[in-house]
Amino acid sequence: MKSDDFSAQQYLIDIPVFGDTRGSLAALESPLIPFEIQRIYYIFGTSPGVRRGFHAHRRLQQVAVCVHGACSFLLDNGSHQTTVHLDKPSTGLYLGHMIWREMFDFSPDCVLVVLADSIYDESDYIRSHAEFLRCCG
Ligand code: T46
Repeated sequence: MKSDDFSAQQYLIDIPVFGDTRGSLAALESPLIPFEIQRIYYIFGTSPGVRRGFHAHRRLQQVAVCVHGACSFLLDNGSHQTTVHLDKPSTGLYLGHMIWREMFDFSPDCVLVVLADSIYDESDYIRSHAEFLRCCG
């Protein structure tokens, strides 16, 4: 499925932060997160210079939040590409299905939290870029 509406397949979400003299609190809930959350995982302790991802999902929707440190995403829907830099806990990145993603430029202190609309299912992954492009075409 090739979509011309790249902006609906991936976009940034402003997460409200409640701050006072005690510090800050941010909440991730409906309808800010546009799906029912079935799984949460986090990536941390990445080795210097690594690149992760290199896949798309057939159905999965996710929201990624860099709650500490920073990292970048390369996103590709088969016809459009963009790079997104995440460096604050008040910004979420919505990732729809059929978006090729690569994550890179992880700061040593990066903690990337990801909310997903489904439990882990390896059969949902497209890990070959050639197959991804065939599915998009
Ligand atoms: C994504 C990007 C942003 C599990 O057992 N359960 C899980 O929920 C996940 C996410 C992974 N795993 C296992 C599968 C692999 O043996 O953990 C290992 C590392 O997973 P992977 O190589 O897929 O990690 P990344 O960083 O390349 O991709 C991850 C997510 O898998 C993916 O859905 O969109 O982060």
